[in-house]
Amino acid sequence: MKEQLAAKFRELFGNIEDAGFYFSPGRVNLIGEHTDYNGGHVFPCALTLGTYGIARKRTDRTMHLYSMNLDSFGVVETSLDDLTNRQDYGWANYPLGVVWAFAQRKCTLDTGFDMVIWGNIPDGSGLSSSASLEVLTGIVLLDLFDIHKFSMTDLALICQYSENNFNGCNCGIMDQFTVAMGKKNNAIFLDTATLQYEYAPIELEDAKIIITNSKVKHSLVDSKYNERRQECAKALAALQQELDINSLGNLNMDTFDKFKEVIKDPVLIKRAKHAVSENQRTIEAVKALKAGDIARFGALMNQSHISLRDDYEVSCEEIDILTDLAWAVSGVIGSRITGGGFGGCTVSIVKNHSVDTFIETIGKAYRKKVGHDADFYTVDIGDGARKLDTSQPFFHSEGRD
Ligand code: GAF
Repeated sequence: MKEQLAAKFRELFGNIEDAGFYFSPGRVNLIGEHTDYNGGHVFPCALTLGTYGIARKRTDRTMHLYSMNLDSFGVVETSLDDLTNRQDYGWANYPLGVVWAFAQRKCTLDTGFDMVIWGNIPDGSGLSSSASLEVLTGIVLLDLFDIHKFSMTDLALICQYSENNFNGCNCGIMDQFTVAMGKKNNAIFLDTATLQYEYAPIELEDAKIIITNSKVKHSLVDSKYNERRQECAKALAALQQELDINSLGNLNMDTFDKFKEVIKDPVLIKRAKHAVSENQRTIEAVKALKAGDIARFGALMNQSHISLRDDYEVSCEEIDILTDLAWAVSGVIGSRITGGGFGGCTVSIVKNHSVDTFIETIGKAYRKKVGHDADFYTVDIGDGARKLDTSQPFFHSEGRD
């Protein structure tokens, strides 16, 4: 595919010699869901699936953006003088949002650029294709425009800002942070209140992490996500009448149970209960993993799913079918929905000897119940966003047809 990407760049924009080649991963979250905008902990890892981009600086103020996955948009052409979100730009609003967010941080570009991208994160899977594209654009800008004032954490924050304020999804920091800071064979234990983090090696000798894609994405995902966020903010405001706290992540379950009635609205109590309990589960899960207690880690993943299903109500029928089926397969250590919810994927830890049965049994039963196939991927944990080597022959004119 790298060859095709380079060929497409040449076809659309001519000379590739002074272009750069970049990669930015997707992510899967092992545990710690909907905690990142509640000052809690998350435990995600970067994937080897992601978004590739070739980009080159221009001499005028035009930007040309082309996605090989979304050919129907053609080349989106816009200018540094018109950084607005437009519906007809579609996917290109993500890179544009990052250019806009750089400008908000007093980093205006002096020229435009041409960029062609291609990605292998399944569409609508909830494995963070948008954060991947945002951070890809971020590293393209840092490199092409020789910008040194932003760290990778700054870049994650800038990309989150662009998603919140240019693209209208009020997401937390987990996805952009993971995509920017990922490390091969490690998950990231991140405290979203302080952005302090540590890498935790994922060394599962006799088990694999499997992502199961339900291939459903229900409508209004962003508005339901934003609604959950508001519900948590309301619950927090009620608790703050009694407690000196900055976020739901400051609470343990005992304190929450003692004070939860001040929230009054039973729906808001359930939302806050999830945020508080999920944060506690995440901390405990990382402790269990470090102690080599993978069975405990798996049990906490299952509890996480139940909480997301019943208290936070971000699961859906198809995903619950997948987790119910997974829990019934012997050799499954844990299984839960991953990401924002309302469709997308589950993440499961499965003993090596059960992987084939897992895929076969769940595949068949899911097709029968839902009427279409699920997809299965074994997780390879990769590094964060980076510039790639362009010394390979395909990148140069001798690779031209
Ligand atoms: C989405 C958001 F982008 C993240 O910030 C996070 O809140 C996640 O949903 C739920 O944990 O991926």
